[in-house]
Amino acid sequence: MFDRNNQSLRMRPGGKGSTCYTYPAAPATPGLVTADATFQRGIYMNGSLTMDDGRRITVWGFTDGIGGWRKTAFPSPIIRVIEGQIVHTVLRNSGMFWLHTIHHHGIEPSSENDGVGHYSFDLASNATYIYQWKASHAGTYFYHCHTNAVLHVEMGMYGGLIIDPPEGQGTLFSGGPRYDLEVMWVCDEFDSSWHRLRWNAGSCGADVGLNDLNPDYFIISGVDGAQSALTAPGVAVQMNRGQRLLVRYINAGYLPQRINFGGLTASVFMSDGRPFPKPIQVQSLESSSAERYDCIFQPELPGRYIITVEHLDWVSGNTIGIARTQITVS
Ligand SMILES: [Cu+2]
Repeated sequence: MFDRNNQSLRMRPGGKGSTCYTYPAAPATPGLVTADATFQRGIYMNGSLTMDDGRRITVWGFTDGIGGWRKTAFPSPIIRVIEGQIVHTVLRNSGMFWLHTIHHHGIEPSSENDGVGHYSFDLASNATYIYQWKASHAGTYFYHCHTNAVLHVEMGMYGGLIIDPPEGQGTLFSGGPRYDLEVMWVCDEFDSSWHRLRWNAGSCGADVGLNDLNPDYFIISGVDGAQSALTAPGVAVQMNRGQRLLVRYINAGYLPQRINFGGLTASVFMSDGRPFPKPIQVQSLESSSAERYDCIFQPELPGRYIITVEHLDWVSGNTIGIARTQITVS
């Protein structure tokens, strides 16, 4: 069991609204065993993305390694493991005073290792915790911070998480389809007015507007979907006829999305780390926040296929914004 008595709880005085957080010492990981795979993650809170209109938007995320501050990839670096492995994600919360966690979304670890701050603990600055979890089911997942999650996820504290089957990369799951190339589309919307907030904004009772999302940018894997994502390496796909492309699609935003495959037919084999009884053939699909779908394409005709991701109003279903990328088939 998680022993709360091992924590030295103290209150850190601070500015208005900051005293409702406690800063526990990092607990030891219960039942720690030797890992098959280990990942080191630090924190950065000084990243920025330049959008197609020239504006720079502040983003936060996880670094690869615990040095922090330098490798500010966005989205955060992918965690990729093999089904059956015991995994350690070592989070070093470098920084002055803020709290963060890592929640491995769709994984089912013990509550101490689930990284949901208010149900276990938030990791204090200059503390380190080893999240121990088992990669039980092949598929597409993502990890994200779960401290003041409404804001921290909006700020971009997420990265992809892939569990390959024992057969390794190139097979989606044991007994499932093979693929020749793959791409991960992490689709998200930004409300740029939120990106000026402090790490604990809204978490101590103050109303800072986190119930009022008005997105003005729509991104695919950290690239502005207004124009840049149409050609960005790692987002736009170039492939040959006859090849099998795996798209790992993640709805990393808060709004429902409708992704349209531009005339291509997707064979959707699994969602949220579980295969369907048989694949579903679609030309578009709708998703809710945090859903993942694994889609395989095998285009028969050369051409440019424009992929659109519509971000939909929760109530009306109207399209609020669109991001685009493309698949070019030779
Ligand atoms: Cu965080």
